[in-house]
Amino acid sequence: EHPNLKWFKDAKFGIFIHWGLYSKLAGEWQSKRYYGSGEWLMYQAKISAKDYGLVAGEFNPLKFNATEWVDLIKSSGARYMVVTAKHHEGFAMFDSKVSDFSITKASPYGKDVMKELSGAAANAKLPFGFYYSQFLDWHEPNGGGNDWDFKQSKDYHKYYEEKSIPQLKELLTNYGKLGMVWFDMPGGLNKQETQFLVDDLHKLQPQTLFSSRVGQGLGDYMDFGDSEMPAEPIAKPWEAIYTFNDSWGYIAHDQNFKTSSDIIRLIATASSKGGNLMLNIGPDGDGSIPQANIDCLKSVGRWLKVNGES
Ligand code: JFZ
Repeated sequence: EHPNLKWFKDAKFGIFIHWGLYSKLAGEWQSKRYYGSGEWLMYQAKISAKDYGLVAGEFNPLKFNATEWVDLIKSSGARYMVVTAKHHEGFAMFDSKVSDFSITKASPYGKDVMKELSGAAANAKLPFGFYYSQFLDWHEPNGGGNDWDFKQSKDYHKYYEEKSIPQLKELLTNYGKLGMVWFDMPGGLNKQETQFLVDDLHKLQPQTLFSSRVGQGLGDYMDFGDSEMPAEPIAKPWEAIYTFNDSWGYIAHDQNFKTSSDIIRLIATASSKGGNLMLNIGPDGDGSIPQANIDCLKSVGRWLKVNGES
């Protein structure tokens, strides 16, 4: 077992943040509304990489304030946070030397929001992690998943070597100490190659935990899928991930938010089974967190302050 698992096992409650170009699209493309997971809009509407790339030119989240986000997370009683550095859409929400499809090079906003968030979390002593889609990348001809633009056979190794691994190395090098890297949807690598990847990345930050979706059973902790809790207590450290409404990424027409008592019950259930609850927030394309989520998280925090363990 990883020596650094203790903080994770003790945490009980974390906040997940899905934020990217899909947040600006907000579940709608060409006047048609889509439901489900907002961050899958490009896939659902089969938007071409070229058209989707134009969204970056309009991404300008002027209301974003890293300290406010971190203060809110602290006040909710959560004890770690994980934010999407790059989702399946392929857009880097950080300053990347490896790809021009990034917030610093392709958007008018131009600032490295991951730098601001990691800095604010460090100031607040809040363990911080990145979500990174290491296999699915709909922007890249050799990335996994986009077969509506890129119909030729793919060289996944080329994608790993030229984008995925170099970007993971940037994230593990330029943003201070990371609590975890939340890998998602493995693919394209066998067990030996995955082991090599894990060892290679762990050299940069040996204490960083890797989620189970790094693949091939090589993660440091287990994560369960959307709205899933293990039926019985299990030995391995784990986390259950839940959406606030019915989507990870912001969808303007999905207001089906959980209440503070729903969330308190989920924290209690996860914790009674020995795991953590990581609850997701989907900020919008301006960088605002929905007010209903803010009110709810503050109320959860007040409850935990009285009834939670310290
Ligand atoms: C993945 C992503 O595709 C999705 O957009 C979101 O980021 C979510 C947190 O992770 O979706 C999954 C992947 C695997 C499972 C569930 C949702 N699973 O194994 O149950």
